[in-house]
Amino acid sequence: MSALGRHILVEFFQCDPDIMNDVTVIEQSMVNASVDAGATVINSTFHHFSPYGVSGVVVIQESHLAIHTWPEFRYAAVDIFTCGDTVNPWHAYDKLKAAFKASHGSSMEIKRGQIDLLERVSIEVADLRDDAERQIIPKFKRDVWFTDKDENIALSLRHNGNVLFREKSPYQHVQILDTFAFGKMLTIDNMVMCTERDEFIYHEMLVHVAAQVQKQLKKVLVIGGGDGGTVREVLRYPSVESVTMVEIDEAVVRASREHLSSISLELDNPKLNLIIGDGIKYLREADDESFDLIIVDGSDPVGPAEGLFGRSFYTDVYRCLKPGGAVSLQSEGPLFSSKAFVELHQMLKSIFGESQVNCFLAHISTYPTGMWSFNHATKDGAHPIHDFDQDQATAFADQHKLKYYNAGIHQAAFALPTFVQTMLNGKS
Ligand code: SPD
Repeated sequence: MSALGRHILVEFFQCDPDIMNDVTVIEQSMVNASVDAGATVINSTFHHFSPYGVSGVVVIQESHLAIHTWPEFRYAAVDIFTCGDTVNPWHAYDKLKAAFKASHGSSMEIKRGQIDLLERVSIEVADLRDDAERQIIPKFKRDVWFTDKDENIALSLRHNGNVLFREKSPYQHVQILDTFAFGKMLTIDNMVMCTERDEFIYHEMLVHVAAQVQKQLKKVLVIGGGDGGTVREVLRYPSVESVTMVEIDEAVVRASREHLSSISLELDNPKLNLIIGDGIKYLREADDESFDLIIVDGSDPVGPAEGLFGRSFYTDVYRCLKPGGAVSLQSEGPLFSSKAFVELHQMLKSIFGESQVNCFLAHISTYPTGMWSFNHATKDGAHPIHDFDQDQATAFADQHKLKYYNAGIHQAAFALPTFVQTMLNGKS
């Protein structure tokens, strides 16, 4: 042995850009490459960065493998550092080149700790460790994180590294991951849509604040909402005769049916007319005054959901509501997507009338910043606070064992922090 270790510095070119931005695929490939090289994996830590790129390290008993990717350049910089004769780092190189679909790689091998440059001192290793420590058998710990972020703010959740569902549909990248703290989670284009553990907050607030004050609730339209959580809440009302749900992406519905049964359980309800199609187009072509309640359960204002934040869409929403009808929508976080939050509220006021639009808030731990907003707007319908019936809401929440919504929350949700009032009205 002429050196303690072998260190290969690698550059992979013309890699698959989607893989270069996919923290789960990269983590799994790096772990597999380590095992193929003959190494014993101790742990792995991987993160996805804003706006693109993944960094991570696999610690092996025989040193480490590390990576940094630049998807926009289809490039990965990889370190493969191994010690001992039992591991062949070039096996890891071959495996990673194939996994990343690199057209070519360049590499340089350096000997680390050349023996003739070192001076050995005598250490009795046994003196440094106690017996218990010596018996520790390395156990592989995965430290893989999903991150929902913009350029400056991020929310990260640790998951087990196994992707339960992954599909690049014609519209977006749909995934189901299994998080340690929040159960299974649906993501779209790397943004959290819902998790098993806290989805009830979002869905109960999106639906019941509006539904509880709606005088007539027979015909409901849901735009988006492919996971089924909104429909589940709407169908708690016996007065509802039909729910039309227009979801653009059948992959979202399929992912939820396959993996999120507690959320998607009402997707086969006979009252539901599920249309896979463009909700914006659907509404443009829908009859005037055809719905009592329209619920907009879209993603964030990027990709296919961008139009759900536009004036022409809400002009159609207004037209398609019956007199006295209402719309309930998610409107982003005041401290996250602040511009979209403010513009949406002001635009709704310009369409529905100043006094007809009210913003309310809820705490949603898995959306960036945790503070999330909704808007309720009516076509000269019931006011969500003045016309609210506390007793009715209490009875309903008890009967359905709701977990977030109750009469107190309904009223309190409209009490906006001063800075939010200032954002929306320019005054406190
Ligand atoms: N930032 C997340 C906003 C997502 C809103 N829609 C979630 C869909 C759940 N039905």
